[in-house]
Amino acid sequence: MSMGTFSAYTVNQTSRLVSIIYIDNYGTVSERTIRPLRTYKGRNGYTYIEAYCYLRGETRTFRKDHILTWTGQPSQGVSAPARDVPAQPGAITPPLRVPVEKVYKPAEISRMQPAARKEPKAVIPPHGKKAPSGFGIFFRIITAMGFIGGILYGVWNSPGFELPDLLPDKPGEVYDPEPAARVVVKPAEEPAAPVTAAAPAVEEAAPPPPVTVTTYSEYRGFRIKVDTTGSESACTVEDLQISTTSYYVALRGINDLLFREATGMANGELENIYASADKDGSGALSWEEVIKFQSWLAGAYAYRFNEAALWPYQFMIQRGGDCEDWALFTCGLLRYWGWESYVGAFMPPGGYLGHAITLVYSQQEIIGFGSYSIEEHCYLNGRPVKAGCYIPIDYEKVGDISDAMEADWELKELFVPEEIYGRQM
Ligand SMILES: [Ca+2]
Ligand SMILES: [Ca+2]
Repeated sequence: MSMGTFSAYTVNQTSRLVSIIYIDNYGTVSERTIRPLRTYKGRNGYTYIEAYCYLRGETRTFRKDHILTWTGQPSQGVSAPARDVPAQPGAITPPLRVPVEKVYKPAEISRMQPAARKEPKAVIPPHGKKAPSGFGIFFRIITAMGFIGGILYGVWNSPGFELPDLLPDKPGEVYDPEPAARVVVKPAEEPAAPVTAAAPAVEEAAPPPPVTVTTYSEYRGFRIKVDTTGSESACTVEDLQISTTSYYVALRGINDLLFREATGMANGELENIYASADKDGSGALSWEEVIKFQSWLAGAYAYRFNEAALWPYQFMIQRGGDCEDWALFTCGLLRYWGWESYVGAFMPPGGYLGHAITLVYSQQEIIGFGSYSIEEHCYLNGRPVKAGCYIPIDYEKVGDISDAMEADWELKELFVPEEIYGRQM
């Protein structure tokens, strides 16, 4: 993936082995022997060192100010082979030892509970590949594009449904955190002031006193009271002590609160980004808005390898991450809007280097979207997984998977997003 977003680039001229003690973003301290390859300054202002890491057996990136100590002497146990390697600038040294590092835990799938087990149905895999695992999980791409197109065209062009094109098209542009449109509470069209009996004797008709109309609505389990007087509205969420003139702000307050409760994060900038995905200001997230959001995300944020599952605010600050970080950031969006989503970890048949994507739970298939179908409640690596459809979101692909994986890869684990924040993966 593109790494061309750095403002400065210098090649290390000596490329000698150094021993460092490093502390990562989560306070984990490790001692490593590295061979620096280059340094660069990130857009966040920090200096990074890309180096061959003998602990991990591959190239890693270290934030310079996270290096606690730095010595030119190799660590114990890492010595002789280094002399065999010419100190070419930028040369990548073969690993002295290659610890097998798995992106995910060993692919140990717990079997379904015997009572729930049944013979897998025959599934004809796409492109003649091996049939997917016998867990009733398979990927379906619905190809009836004419049908889909007709449905989507019909929805998108139905009266009153107009999707404003407000997301930036060019990569790198900043997402406008302001919602495009806001819900405006129209003055109630209730009868005006009760007409009192005609008073013919009155010479100058006094204006009728303002009438306040109170309406109630329900949003994600909270009751919103709207008092409308003439053209003025006052919205109150009684349980939350929210009082505002804007219905949208009331919804926003509820979404913020529920998101903070679910994730333990309270970051206004992150909430702005998630809230602004509701481009039509409807107070709800649509699939069309998810597609727009992922498209914007793919242009504005980068793939950046790291060793931890990033909290969404970290992903936002670093403007990118690797696969599970992307999945977690999208799960954050969906959590913000009350959708049920998970991070699915997939492995190729017989392989161990996997890929993680967002999976959105849906009781039914969605026309035009591929999905993984779990036909009965089952256990996956010890976790209960409920039956239903799981719609993939993989980078900018919504209802589809990217070329980072194949349709016959097996779902090994399904994570609740908040449970893996900060985990080494
Ligand atoms: Ca919307
Ligand atoms: Ca990560």
